[in-house]
Amino acid sequence: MSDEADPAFRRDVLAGLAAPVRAVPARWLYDLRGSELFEAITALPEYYPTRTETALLEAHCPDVARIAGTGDAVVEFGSGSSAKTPILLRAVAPSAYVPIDISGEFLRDAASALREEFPVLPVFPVEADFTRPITLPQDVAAVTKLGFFPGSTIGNLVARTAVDLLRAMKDTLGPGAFLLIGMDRIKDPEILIRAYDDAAGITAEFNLNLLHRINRELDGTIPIDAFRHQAIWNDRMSRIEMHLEAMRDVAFAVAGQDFAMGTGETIHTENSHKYGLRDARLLLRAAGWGVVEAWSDAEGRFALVLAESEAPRFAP
Ligand code: AVJ
Repeated sequence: MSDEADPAFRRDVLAGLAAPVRAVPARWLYDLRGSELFEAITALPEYYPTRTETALLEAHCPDVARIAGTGDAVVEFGSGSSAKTPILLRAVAPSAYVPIDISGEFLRDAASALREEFPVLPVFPVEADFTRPITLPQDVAAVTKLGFFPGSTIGNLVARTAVDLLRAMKDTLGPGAFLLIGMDRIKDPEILIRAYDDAAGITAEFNLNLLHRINRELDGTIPIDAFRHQAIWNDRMSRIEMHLEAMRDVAFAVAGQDFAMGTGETIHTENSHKYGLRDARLLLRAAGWGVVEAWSDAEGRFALVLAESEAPRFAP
């Protein structure tokens, strides 16, 4: 087996391919090539979320600063290497910036990218898995926190895990915290499907890259040309699903184990849940966050939601 093989990747792929409904966790889509392809997706004409959210941040970060106040510590969940972070930092003028990421490399990139534009802003990177509560650096103990979770990444999670994550964020950020989160809204399925099955085939390449990665890192013999990218709208679950569909009967091996799939069978590779504004409020409330304000674009495609940590209270 190749040296780069990650034991967790091996475990997830072998378990996922053997399951009655085949599925591989979406995070394995993002190797170096996958991350490059996702960057390319964000620039596609059909993929509205990135540009819509960026415009909402440009328009409403001053409102965020007005409501949440300035001088907080901004705590970003996930890599802050994107163009979105400076928009928030410029408006909020925080006393510190705390990027949290599981990858130390992403963190270093994010910190150095910001240093130029914000030379005097104290940056305290935290290398950690933010799905669990984290102890933030002592340096920001005394200030209120503004959590930042853009990109509608929350949509990757099913409701149960999404609530667990939002509750972990509440515990990490502490009393009086705010959370600014991007959520993609429910809309015409045609628009959604085009966003996840673009004409240039970049999303297809992004999805199929998982099979290349399995073959390369786990000694796989998957005949990749026998698979096609599929994006479907699951209305009952209110989500876009990405699958890899076998176009003929196939047999292959991964890490020494044999697998077979019949024509039309799929490997489920990603969920992207979409939320109405009421759904968004309920999801946040279930995790102890009260929505203070939500901003949307004129077409109602995307929502930028500001929530405040709720103190525990008696309820009838
Ligand atoms: C990075 C999870 C927000 O769900 O829209 C884009 C990933 N997948 N096209 C999304 C993705 C296919 C994206 N997120």
